[in-house]
Amino acid sequence: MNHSTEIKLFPSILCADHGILAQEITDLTAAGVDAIHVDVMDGTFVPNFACGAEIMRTLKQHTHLPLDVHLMITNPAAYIDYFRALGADTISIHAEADPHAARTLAKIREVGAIPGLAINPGTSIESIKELLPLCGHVLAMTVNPGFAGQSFLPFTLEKLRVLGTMAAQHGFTLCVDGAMDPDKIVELHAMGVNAFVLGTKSLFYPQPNRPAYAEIIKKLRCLV
Ligand code: S6P
Ligand code: MG
Repeated sequence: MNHSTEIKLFPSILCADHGILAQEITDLTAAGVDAIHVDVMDGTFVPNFACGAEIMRTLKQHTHLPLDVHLMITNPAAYIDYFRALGADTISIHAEADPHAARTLAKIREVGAIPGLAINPGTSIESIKELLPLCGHVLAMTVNPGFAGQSFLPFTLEKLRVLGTMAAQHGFTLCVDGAMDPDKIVELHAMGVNAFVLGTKSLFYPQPNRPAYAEIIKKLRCLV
């Protein structure tokens, strides 16, 4: 497959140590990642709560990096202005959470952010294919959204292969979210995936034996 060899790496701030959040953000920025992935959860669309205005403000105070906001919330249309005002650069919504996703994607573009579509493992390409030309970013979930630290769902591979081809045609960034490890990054990059959310299996390894973020990021970039 003909695709760019460069990969984009987006650490999930959900997985950082929030007791030392400012330091974590500073270290991730110095490590040369491409953006910070922010998982927003409302306890309704997914069975968990995470990352609201306070985290967005702390991020803006401590990094110049783009903020890649993943809205795992019902009625995302009501919160586009809100997250843009907080500094979101990319805003991904779930079509499963929005009966008018095409309108919401257009709204995200209007407010000056990159429109993203997050796709649940159980959602088919057939059901969202009309939305893909409206996106600058596609966030393919390889775990069911709601929690970090889950296992990769192998049945998503076939969909990633198809999306990899479509990404080259439509020109959107294809980002994979969920249980990424170094082997998966190599495997999925060969299918046309060009961006990866980094979590517990690729960057935020348990302490105390974890190398510095900069060292891990350097090694990940050498993989492809
Ligand atoms: C999951 C969320 C993800 C996780 C990410 C990192 O609901 O959208 O962004 O934070 O998956 O964690 P892990 O451990 O799966 O790599
Ligand atoms: Mg996410």
